[in-house]
Order: sequence, then C-alpha cells, then structure tokens
Amino acid sequence: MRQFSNKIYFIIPPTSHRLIPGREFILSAPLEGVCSISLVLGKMGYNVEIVDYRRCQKNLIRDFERSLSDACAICITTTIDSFDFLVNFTRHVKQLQKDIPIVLGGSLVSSSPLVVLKNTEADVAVIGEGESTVKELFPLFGEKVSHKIKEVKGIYYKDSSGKVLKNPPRKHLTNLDNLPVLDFGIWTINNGYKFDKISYSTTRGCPWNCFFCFKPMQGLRCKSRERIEEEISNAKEKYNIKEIVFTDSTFNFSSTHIESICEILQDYDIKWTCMMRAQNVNQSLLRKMKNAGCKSIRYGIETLNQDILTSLKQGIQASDIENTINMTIEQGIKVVGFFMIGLPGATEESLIKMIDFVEKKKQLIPKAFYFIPLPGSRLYGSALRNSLIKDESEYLYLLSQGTDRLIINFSNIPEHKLRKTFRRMEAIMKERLCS
Ligand code: B12
Ligand code: SF4
Repeated sequence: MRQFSNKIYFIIPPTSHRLIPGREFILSAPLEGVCSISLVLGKMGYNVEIVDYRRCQKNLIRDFERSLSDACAICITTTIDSFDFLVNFTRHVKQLQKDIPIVLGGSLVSSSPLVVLKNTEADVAVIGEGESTVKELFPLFGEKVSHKIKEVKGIYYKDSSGKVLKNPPRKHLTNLDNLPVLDFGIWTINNGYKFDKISYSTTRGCPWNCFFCFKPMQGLRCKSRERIEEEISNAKEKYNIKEIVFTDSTFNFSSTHIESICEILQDYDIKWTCMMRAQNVNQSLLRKMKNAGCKSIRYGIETLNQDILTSLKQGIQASDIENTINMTIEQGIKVVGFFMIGLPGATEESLIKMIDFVEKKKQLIPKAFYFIPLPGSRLYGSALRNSLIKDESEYLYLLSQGTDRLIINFSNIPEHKLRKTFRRMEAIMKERLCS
C-alpha cells in the first residue's frame, strides 16, 4: 500500500500539432480545462504540479522518474494525438510505481475511452466535463480502491482483474458559475512560465451537430456576464494579459452574448480572436467587435460547395459564407478561413473553385485541413462500420503522428491531387501571413 501524499502531477502530453505561423504561443499557453481541474483538486487539499511536455520530445520519461516517488496520483489530459505517448508513458510509470492511480481526461479519452484504457496502463478515464467527477473520484484513492468507484458517474475504470467497466454517464453542469473562478496561476508554479496571452472560453458545448465533429461537452451553457468579467479582469490584473484566444466552439451562437462580451472588453486593452460559424453575422455586430479589440475571426468554412455543405452542416449556405467573409474584411477584421480537403462528394472541379475563391479573396488567410474521422464523431462510427477503419488502436497510433496528413480519402479525387491542393493552400496562407 502506498504512503498517502497529497502530490498530483498533471501531465500535458507532447504534440505533433503545427499551428498557423505566428500562433505558436498556443502550444505553451495555459490549458483552461487543466487549470479548472487543478483548481478543484487544489481546493480539495491536493498539491498539483503541471508537467507540460507539449513542446518537448526527448528524454521525457527519464526526467519524470525522479518526481514519481512523492506522488499520490498522476493526471493526464489527452488530445487527439496523445495515444502513442499514453501507451508508453503509462507503462513506464506503472513499471516504476505499480500502485499509483493514473487518471485520464480530455478529448481523446472522452471520445475513445475503451480503446485508450485497454491499450494503456491508465486506471480511470473521466469522460467530458471533469470537475464534479474528480471531487467524487479522488477521495477514493486514499483508501484501497474501493467498491465506491462503481458509484462515480462519468467514468470508465479498470477493476482489479484489469477489465474495463463503464459507469453511467454524468449530466453536464447546468450552471457554469458554480465552477471555481478560473485562474491560470497553476501554470506559473514550478516551471516559472510567464504568459501574456490566454485561451479562454465563455461557454461550454455547442448547439449544432455536425456529422464530422466530436463534442466532448454536451448542451450549450454560458458563463454569466459577471463571471466572464471577473475572470477576464483577474487575468488582466494578475498576468497583464494582452491577448485572448476565445476557444468557444461557436462564439456567435447569440449576438447578445457577443455584445455583452464586447461591452466587457471595451474597458480593457486586450486584443482578441474567436471562432464563429459563417452565418448570423452583420455589419453592426462586427463593428462592435472591432471596436472592442477583435483582431481576427476564424470561420469554419470547410467547403463552398452547397451540396457538400448541406450534407455536412445544418443550415449553412455558401452565399452566407461569402457575405460573412466580405463583411468581416470590410470592418478591418482579419479573416482566417478553415477549409477541408478530401470531403466526401468533393470533385476536382470543386477543388479548383476553392483555390480560385481563395486566390481572389486576397485578405482571406486560408487554413487547410485534411478531412479525417475524429474519434467519437458520427463520421468515425460510419468509417468503422464500413471497414475504412479496421483497427481502432492502429488508427489512434496514426493520429499520434499528426493530423495534417491524408489518412483516409473519402473523395473520388486521386490522393496526389488532394495533396497538391493542400500544399497550394498552405503556400497561400504563408504568403499572406508574411505580407
Ligand atoms: C482550444 C482547442 C484547441 C487548441 C488547444 C490549445 C489551447 N490552448 O486550448 C488548438 C488550437 C491547439 C487545437 C488544435 C486541435 N484541435 Co482542438 N479544440 C479546442 C477546443 C475548441 C476547446 C478546448 C477547450 O479549451 N475547452 C474548454 C475546457 C474547459 O475543456 P477541456 O479542455 O475539454 O477540459 C475539460 C474536460 O475535457 C476534462 N479534462 C480535460 N483534461 C483532463 C484531465 C483529467 C485528469 C481530468 C480528470 C479531466 C480532464 O475536464 C475539463 C474541465 O471540465 C475543443 C472543442 C471543445 N469545445 O472542447 C477542440 C477539440 C478538442 N479539438 C479537436 C481537434 C480535432 C483539433 C485538431 C486536430 C484540429 C486540426 N485539424 O488541426 C488540433 C489537434 C491539436 C492537438 N494536438 O490536440 C477536437 C478533438 C476531437 C477528439 N476526438 O479528440 C475537438 C473536440 C473539436 C472538434 N470537435 O473538432 N484545439
Ligand atoms: S463543427 Fe463546430 S458547429 Fe459543428 S458541431 Fe462541432 S463545434 Fe458545433
């Protein structure tokens, strides 16, 4: 039986993700979800230390060995490219400390809990929103892992024989103001890291239901205006932040919401960016956003082909996209457009049209992604059923090597042509970022 200590190491896996040039800070900025869980654990009396491997690749595990002996648990947040790391890291940890609980959370394990738990040495997978779950789960680690674990909703876990069991799901939080007031301070402890840009969300969930998307959080909930103001003002006062990347899945689910954020931000010298659906936008709203410090908007365009749009998304028209881009440019806000390469139904002609569109819209910064089935999405389920994905763990290994590669070709276009289009879009993006 381990000696009980209150030390938890919170691990951020390395990533192969490449960001838009100029946005690299995102890979060292504090992670909101990790800060929130750490705050809850901190309030429970745990001493949490962040071990951030995002930008580091080598000798990771050897360095960490020294720290293991004083830990009562290891937390790991997971993202789409974490699988390879999770397999190796958890095996190594268990070789050194067999009885240390390893708890996973975040998007990858929320989308593929069974595959991840079966293929790694982790003990528990926390699905979706984690704050309420950890409050019930962590007190159980002091005792022998007890029968009470059966009662913790929202987890998958291994029993003493290693079998993976699933508990009933946990309802999402209804009032986000019941969470501890967000503080990014945990990031500065121990690694002395200084930041002046944060990623931050004012909502959780998304009201839409796109076929290719996996949503780790259900429902759409919004923090109160007072809470948002308090969190932004704290971040300004404590860390003198100069920029916020709003990470809400769809910032423009309501214009009233954006307007109240603009009112808050008017009082601060903060530049900001956000991600929106290319609809329900008008000049007056964009003007308010610009005046409140909005410097760029990322729009999920995916494609300009109306038939494909209809099959992918709910209620978005190609004409909405073009109007939205034009209005945003007119207001002097930078537009980053996300496009998908290799969509089902895409033709060589639609690719040519896309490149033409992007070439003509000189102020648009295009970011291309290959269309890949995201674990947990309906598209992924369909790819499994149609044997386009044959082995899920193999697939997660592939994703670990990076998501900016063509993994499955859903179109009838030859792969080399898709790659050529991708490279052309990347070249246009780089040209425009440098000009
Ligand atoms: C912000 C964001 C990013 C940022 C992340 C950096 C940053 N500074 O935040 C950047 C731009 C780098 C990014 C990149 C990508 N992203 Co992204 N991203 C998001 C986004 C919009 C918000 C994440 C967030 O901050 N949420 C708010 C916080 C509070 O929630 P959270 O992080 O999930 O944490 C909570 C729980 O997950 C849990 N939890 C998290 N960790 C842990 C750990 C433990 C131990 C416990 C107990 C609980 C726990 O508790 C937290 C609090 O409730 C999500 C969508 C979404 N709304 O979740 C997509 C999302 C995570 N991204 C996704 C994807 C696909 C990508 C890209 C592949 C896109 C691309 N093609 O390039 C890359 C991959 C990068 C990588 N290596 O992971 C998918 C993942 C799908 C999947 N099955 O895993 C999501 C779900 C969006 C989507 N549906 O497409 N992304
Ligand atoms: S792709 Fe965007 S709009 Fe569609 S369901 Fe996912 S988060 Fe919502």
